[in-house]
Amino acid sequence: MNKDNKIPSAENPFKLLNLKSTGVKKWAAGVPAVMAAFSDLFEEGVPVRGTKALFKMNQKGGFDCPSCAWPDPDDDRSVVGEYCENGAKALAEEATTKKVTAAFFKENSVYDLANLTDFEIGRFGRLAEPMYLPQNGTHYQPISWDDAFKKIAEHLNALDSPNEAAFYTSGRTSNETSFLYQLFAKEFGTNNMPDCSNMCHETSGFALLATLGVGKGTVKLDDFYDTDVIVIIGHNPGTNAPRMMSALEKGKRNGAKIIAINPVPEAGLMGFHNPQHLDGVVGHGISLADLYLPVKINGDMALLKAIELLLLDFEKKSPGQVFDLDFIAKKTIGYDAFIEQFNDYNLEKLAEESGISPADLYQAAQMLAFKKRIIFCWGMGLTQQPNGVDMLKEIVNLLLLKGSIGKPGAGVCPVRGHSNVQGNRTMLINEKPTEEQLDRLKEVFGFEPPRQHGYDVVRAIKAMHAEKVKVLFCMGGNFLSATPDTTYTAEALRKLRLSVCVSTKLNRTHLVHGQEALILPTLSRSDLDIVNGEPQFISTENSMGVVQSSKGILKPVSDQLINETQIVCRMAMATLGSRSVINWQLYANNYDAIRDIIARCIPGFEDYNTRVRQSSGFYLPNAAREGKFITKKYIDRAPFTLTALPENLLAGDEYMMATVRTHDQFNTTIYGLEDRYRGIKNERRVVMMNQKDIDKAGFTAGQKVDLFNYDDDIERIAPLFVIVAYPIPEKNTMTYFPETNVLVSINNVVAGSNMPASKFVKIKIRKHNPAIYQSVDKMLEDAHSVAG
Ligand SMILES: Nc1nc2c(c(=O)[nH]1)N[C@H]1C(S)=C(S)[C@@H](COP(=O)(O)OP(=O)(O)OC[C@H]3O[C@@H](n4cnc5c(=O)[nH]c(N)nc54)[C@H](O)[C@@H]3O)O[C@H]1N2
Ligand SMILES: Nc1nc2c(c(=O)[nH]1)N[C@H]1C(S)=C(S)[C@@H](COP(=O)(O)OP(=O)(O)OC[C@H]3O[C@@H](n4cnc5c(=O)[nH]c(N)nc54)[C@H](O)[C@@H]3O)O[C@H]1N2
Ligand SMILES: [Mo]
Repeated sequence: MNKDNKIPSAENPFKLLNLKSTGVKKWAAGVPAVMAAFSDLFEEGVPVRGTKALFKMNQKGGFDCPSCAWPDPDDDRSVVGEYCENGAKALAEEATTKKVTAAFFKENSVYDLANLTDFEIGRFGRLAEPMYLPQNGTHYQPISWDDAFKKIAEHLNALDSPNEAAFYTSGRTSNETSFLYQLFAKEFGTNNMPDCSNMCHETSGFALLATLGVGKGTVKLDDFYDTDVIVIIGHNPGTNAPRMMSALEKGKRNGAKIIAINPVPEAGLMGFHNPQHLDGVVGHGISLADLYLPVKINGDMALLKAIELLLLDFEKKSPGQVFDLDFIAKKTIGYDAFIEQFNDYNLEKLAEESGISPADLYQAAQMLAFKKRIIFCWGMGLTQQPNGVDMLKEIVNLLLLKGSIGKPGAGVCPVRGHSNVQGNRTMLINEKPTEEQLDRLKEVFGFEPPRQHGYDVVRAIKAMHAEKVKVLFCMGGNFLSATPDTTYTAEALRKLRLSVCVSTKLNRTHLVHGQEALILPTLSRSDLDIVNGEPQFISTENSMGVVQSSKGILKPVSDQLINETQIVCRMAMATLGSRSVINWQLYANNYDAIRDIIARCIPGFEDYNTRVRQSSGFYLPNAAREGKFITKKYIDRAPFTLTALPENLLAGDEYMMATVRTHDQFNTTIYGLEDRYRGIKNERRVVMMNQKDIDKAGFTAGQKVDLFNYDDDIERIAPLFVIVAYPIPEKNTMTYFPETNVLVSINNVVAGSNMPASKFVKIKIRKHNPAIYQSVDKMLEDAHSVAG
């Protein structure tokens, strides 16, 4: 709250634009994508700067695309550039020469900025200088870097315990920064390191570590080119990993079949016009899914069990031809108990629960039955489900039956989100570090790291709300808009003594802040990073465990930007002073020195500095990929897991809602207002519904409605949405995040991984009532009065 008693809005304004709905597309990319990519650069006014950078993106010796974590081909890279439309948009977003300076903040109060949409907030350009918001302040004001670090140090050192601070990371942070950042948090004395993985692929790591002994995917890009079947479940590659489309295309041309499992027929699952091939731009492209299964939201467990049941049936008829009995005997444990459970299941019931007909389930099972090389790819459609961990373990069960892990052309492929989210984890950004990892740090650096596990995202929010965490430091990201239960989370943030965001662009977390707040601007992936007169490179790890260098080329928009490693080192020196046993000064100016120390602390990084300079980088060791499954419980055996079938009961007037991304956003950064492949234009406040549900409820497409959630007996309201008729299973709905995060209870989490279950939100939909704003005000008031 500022001194006028006005509270900056934690949400996008409740206003509608002018929806145009043109119907679902059947293929992704092609000419419109190329046009869109370049038009974004022009819109940002940076055609020459941007195009030059575009050609360096994902090239050897160039920089890693800041958008997604899909790997680059090991050898032949496209001469046109290894980028996609959405990578180009991410670049346009960074490469803009527009700046947000002290003068801008002087003119615009925090309150006024918060009344803009996320799309508008993002248009102002790159953050150009460090800014400070004093207690009760209405406007951010400039602060020197030294004073900013002094402020942080004062606050951190005034805490009763280091565990009253939390250090968040979003997935763009380089390996070098990540390592130093976690090292600082540990030397300061806490494992409170919530990160975006806690909302993204924590579920994958959790399930895979327990079953395969490696919390990451097991396939390489080459595996896609020579495989029998690729299953894509709960993922939208056309929008969220467009370069994956080229791999699917190549696999398909080499004879692979594709099964797509998704409540909605996403264009990128159906067909692909490759914009980087001439025939993709002007020709016919290629159809992708050989079988599309429109599963109900969270019907995937029933679907997987149905396929397993059918495979078991086939195996009984052709013993030894469907299951890999040799692999099962040598490499797994728990087969008999696993098979026994199928006595309790029947196909009709599973078909009904999944929403897929027995005939289609039969076809899916047949496509898998006599094939040995199967790849399963997945995204947030599974990881953000309450039983996501179990569903991923069920995928592992299926692959174990087929002996389809740890051999070429087969395995698991969780498609990571942020471009270095996997690297952050490898660099020990984790609220639950292992004893071995901590022992190693102790041995190398000579301080005693904290052993007590820290807070993940959901626990950190609750701890802030309970005033157990008083300082939040964010290395990138947009904490407020990425997290669930917006009203509750905003309250939690407002109770902080200090919130600090290291950012490239303005976002809502800067506007919904602690009693004092700092914005620290930094270089982005495409920016030239000069240290001691020399251009530097950083390194990242992609979705397939390849570590590569990345060197920006664009002149930074302001000479006040410093890189993230310097931010960490200067914060560490200001905070720890002579308490520290680490030579932060050395690391502040020397990436090679950081990599040398990483090489000593983290297995797989031996000789880091030499190998990272190889043009294609290097693969990290991955025992599961080699067919060795070393879990906590078993030596070289992967366990079959017994999982439960969820009971998904909805009341008569309830619907299930999944929150997803549009084609024109990168998480909370909104590039534009067109969800092109879904044919939804110029509106984000939409709720996609089945026409039959629309009719049954007496609504019409285009009608204004309000959305409600009642978890924990609290009324959560998202006012003013428009209905779009959409091919989605009955009783299922889809909306865009972050607009509907307000409906996701902080307690609606994935069992085991504790991630918000943002694809499984029970809602009610009512005709829009203009008086609803009074209820919204009341909802906010209640929250504030609870906050005290
Ligand atoms: N352009 C762009 N690229 C991105 C991002 C971005 O925002 N924009 N974000 C990045 C990040 S951090 C991530 S994690 C990834 C996310 O990439 P995705 O995992 O593709 O993310 P979502 O858009 O959340 O969509 C998930 C898909 O799951 C489906 N789905 C929903 N519920 C269910 C279900 O119950 N079962 C099944 N089988 N499917 C379901 C939805 O229809 C949707 O197609 O993308 C990364 N890349
Ligand atoms: N309801 C719902 N909620 C979700 C999801 C969902 O599907 N549904 N998805 C979840 C997922 S998968 C994820 S990964 C999270 C994402 O959560 P976050 O990672 O926290 O969010 P982003 O939107 O990626 O962060 C954008 C901000 O990062 C900053 N930034 C960009 N590049 C850099 C950089 O190079 N350095 C620094 N320091 N800052 C930079 C910019 O200031 C920008 O405003 O959201 C989660 N939230
Ligand atoms: Mo993500």
